[in-house]
Amino acid sequence: MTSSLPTAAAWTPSGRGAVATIRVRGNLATLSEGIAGIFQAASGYLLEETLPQRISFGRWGRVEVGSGSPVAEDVVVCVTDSKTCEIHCHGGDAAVRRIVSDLKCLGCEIVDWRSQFETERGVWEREHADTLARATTLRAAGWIAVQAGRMERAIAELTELVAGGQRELATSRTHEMLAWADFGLHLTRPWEVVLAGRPNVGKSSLINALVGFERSIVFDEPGTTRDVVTADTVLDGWAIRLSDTAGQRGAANSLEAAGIAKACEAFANADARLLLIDVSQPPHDDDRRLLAEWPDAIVVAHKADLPDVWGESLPPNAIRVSSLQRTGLTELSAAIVFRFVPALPGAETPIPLTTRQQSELLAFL
Ligand SMILES: Nc1nc2c(ncn2[C@@H]2O[C@H](COP(=O)(O)OP(=O)(O)OP(=O)(O)O)[C@@H](O)[C@H]2O)c(=O)[nH]1
Ligand SMILES: [Mg+2]
Repeated sequence: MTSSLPTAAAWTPSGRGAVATIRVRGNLATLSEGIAGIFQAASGYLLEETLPQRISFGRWGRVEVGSGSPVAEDVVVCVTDSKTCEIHCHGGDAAVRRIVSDLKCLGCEIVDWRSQFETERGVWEREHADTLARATTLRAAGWIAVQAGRMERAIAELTELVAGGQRELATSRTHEMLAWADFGLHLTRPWEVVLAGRPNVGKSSLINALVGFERSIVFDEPGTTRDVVTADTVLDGWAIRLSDTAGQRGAANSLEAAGIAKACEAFANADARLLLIDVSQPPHDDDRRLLAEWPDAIVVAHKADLPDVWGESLPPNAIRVSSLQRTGLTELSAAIVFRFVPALPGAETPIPLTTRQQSELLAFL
């Protein structure tokens, strides 16, 4: 990076908001003449004449050579400190691209918002901004937003406790915070739920019912799904990635066996497992094997609209679901959410949001 050039970066995601912000950082004096040729404040003041933090409404643009027509954009410009200027424009990509390209012509180096941020802030602030930008849902973003500065303060407090000889107290506080490590990591990445079961039990039908569209092929023939098919959804405000897998059975040809191997791998690595059984078919050895192998799975007694031939053999905690009639889906969704978030952290609890923050905590154990 050429340090002497001011940098410009779009600070809002592409095409997602009504308003976009472009931030210029560096020696603004080198740009003032150029900007004066492009930005006309409604007040008539030049940018360097406006006070810090005072907003200037005006037009960003010039008369296009040849056409005689003005190509201008309503913008709000604000010099926030001696080295920073923010330009707020319409959120559309074209408006942003055009202003960024003008800034490039004026001598700015165009960078990604993260790299502009990274040169200015400490690791904690950087991490907070980065996790907030990667929040999977609005609910997750709410939890991240209130964490600003918390873990840094918590680490400083733990350090003081240890220095003051209160190691036991430091250890128990550390355990309290680490209890939320999984929750914290999943504010920026979805929880992985994998569906498995014998061929034809209705795994693809259930994934489609849960996401509300035909993501996976459903067919009345065992061995339809061969690969792992993923679909993202949100349950109760938490991001969930569902994976449909090939039906599992002992006897299979080599192509099907390859699909089953992938299914087993995905199932083993999942954050939670949905094990489907078809209540309209008598229990099969493959059902029994899967139930015994995965005692922590959420068992779905599927095709609950058909006569149940499992009777006493049905695991007592199985959730009865019919994807065809869309019954039991609410109970199943609640069970999935409960598996991941059985309780919420206290409002003031510092939550480790990254593996780096977890490592900082682990150093106190
Ligand atoms: N009665 C009833 N039939 C269902 C239900 N869910 C699925 N089916 C039927 O069961 C058959 C198999 O459904 P799929 O969703 O393809 O089953 P699968 O487990 O993905 O099958 P494979 O990919 O071959 O392992 C289809 O004919 C579906 O219409 C249900 O809730 N009730
Ligand atoms: Mg399938």
